[in-house]
Amino acid sequence: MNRIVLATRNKHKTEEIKTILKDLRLEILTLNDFPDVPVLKEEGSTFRENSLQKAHAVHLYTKIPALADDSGLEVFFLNGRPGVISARYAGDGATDEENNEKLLGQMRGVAPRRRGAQFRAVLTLFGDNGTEVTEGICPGRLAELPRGTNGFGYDPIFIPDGFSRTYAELTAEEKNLISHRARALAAMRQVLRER
Ligand code: ITT
Repeated sequence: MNRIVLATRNKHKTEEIKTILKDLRLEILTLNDFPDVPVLKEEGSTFRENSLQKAHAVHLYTKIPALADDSGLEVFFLNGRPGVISARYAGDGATDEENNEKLLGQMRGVAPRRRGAQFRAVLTLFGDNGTEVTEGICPGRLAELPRGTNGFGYDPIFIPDGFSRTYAELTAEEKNLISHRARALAAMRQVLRER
């Protein structure tokens, strides 16, 4: 069976990606299978750059096709922030709660119609047969207060279009049908099939 390795240390991303791709005849390894892969600094200024860097580094090390996910939340009122620094918006090592609190603090008093935001995921598959990049966006808006306990990251404060619940109030199945990651994976699935 063909194999790929997920170039991520984020357990939630890993779980979502594995679930979404579970029907493919594909063995999906993780960095747990390669404990010595060095931790990468993410220094790019775009999701694309970071995604490529992660996939490239992990492929060089493991010699098998590597799939990276660089993702984040873009808030229009904040000119696209937190964007590429979503994971460390409230500082290096910040918790999800601290990031959410900082963001909601900046949005306090901002009217509902100006609370538009979108999640973006850029996936890169890097292997000997070349590099493929796919992207997925999920449009929505920011909640006033965190709600729900499912998922991770900014899930409790993001309401996807077409729903009144936050990502964290959706079941994993519901999120995996509409999320930015699911949309980027729908495009990548075709590439994985063809390979
Ligand atoms: P890897 O680089 O090891 O993959 P990471 O968590 O550092 O893990 P990123 O640099 O891509 O990954 O940062 C993504 C951040 O964006 C993540 O930590 C969350 O804060 C946020 N994020 C991305 N996808 C999300 C989702 O589906 N739900 C909630 N927050 C998400």
